[in-house]
Amino acid sequence: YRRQVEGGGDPWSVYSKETFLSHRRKDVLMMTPWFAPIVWEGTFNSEILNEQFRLRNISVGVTVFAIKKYVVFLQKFLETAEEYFVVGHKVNYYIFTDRPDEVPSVALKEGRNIVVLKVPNYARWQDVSMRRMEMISNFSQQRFIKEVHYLVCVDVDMRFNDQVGVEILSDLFGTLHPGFYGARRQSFTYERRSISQAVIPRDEGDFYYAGGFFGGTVIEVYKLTKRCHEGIMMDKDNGIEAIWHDESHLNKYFVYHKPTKILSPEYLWDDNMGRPQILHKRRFLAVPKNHAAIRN
Ligand code: 2GW
Ligand code: MN
Repeated sequence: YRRQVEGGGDPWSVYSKETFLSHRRKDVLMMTPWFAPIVWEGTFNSEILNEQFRLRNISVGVTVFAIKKYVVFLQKFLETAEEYFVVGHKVNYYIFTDRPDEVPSVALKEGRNIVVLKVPNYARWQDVSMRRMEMISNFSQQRFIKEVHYLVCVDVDMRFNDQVGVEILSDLFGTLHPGFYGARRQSFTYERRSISQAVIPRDEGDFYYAGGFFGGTVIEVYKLTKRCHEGIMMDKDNGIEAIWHDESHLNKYFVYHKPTKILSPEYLWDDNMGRPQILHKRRFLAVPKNHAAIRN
């Protein structure tokens, strides 16, 4: 083969063959049928990816909501993000909160900023969760589009526990829900009532995606959040609420707008699910919460 390469430059010469072949996993699905990579430890090379993204000088916005008592999660979230999240690149943390005074001050590395956005709270927790779609879409159009290339939208009741780098970035990405990555389509908890905008027919749907970690370019996240918000509002007018709220609408969107990259449950794990063999890293972990104390 090498002799067939003409015009100089052996395209393989910079990496040893061994390095190439090692970026493969045989125990997990590495690619979807629409050719989107599924990101597992062992399938990518951070050095190469970091160099590519550095050359493009990309910046990443993180949207995180800390409404009412959920401000208590910010400290750990931010401290661990500084240690593990897209290290070496520009990051803006967009903190949506009704309690700006209670946002902790956390020391940030160079090129990284905290932006506090004061937003209204909602009485019902379902609305707190679902209205994130509306607020992300509004701020994407008005502000984020001018400030960052990519958006990463996550839950706040989480901590980083290992590297979450530029390997996550793509036009549109979602994350496999830790409770359903090995499940069959029939057991996915999609919305099934046809009166809801989030309905997914029994014979459709590829994966069950988590509501707590999705993203993409600002324009793609704008389109996603706008569409989800519209579905949520139509449901409200029709007196229905999707079974898993924003997560149901997100799943509906991804059936008809396939993600260009999918993150494995390494990127959103909950230790209540145990520690399966295939999970080589637990990068982003649910923080156990006292539901009674924190949700009232
Ligand atoms: C949520 C539930 C009950 C009472 C309060 C709240 C609440 C949520 C709150 O008082 N303040 C607040 O800022 N939140 C935000 O909504 C916060 O960012 C939190 O991470 C997010 C989702 O709520 P959470 O994390 O308590 O719910 P989970 O972990 O069960 O979330 C999954 O399901 C949700 C829909 O039911 C969403 O899709 C979420 O993205 C999923 O991870
Ligand atoms: Mn959560």
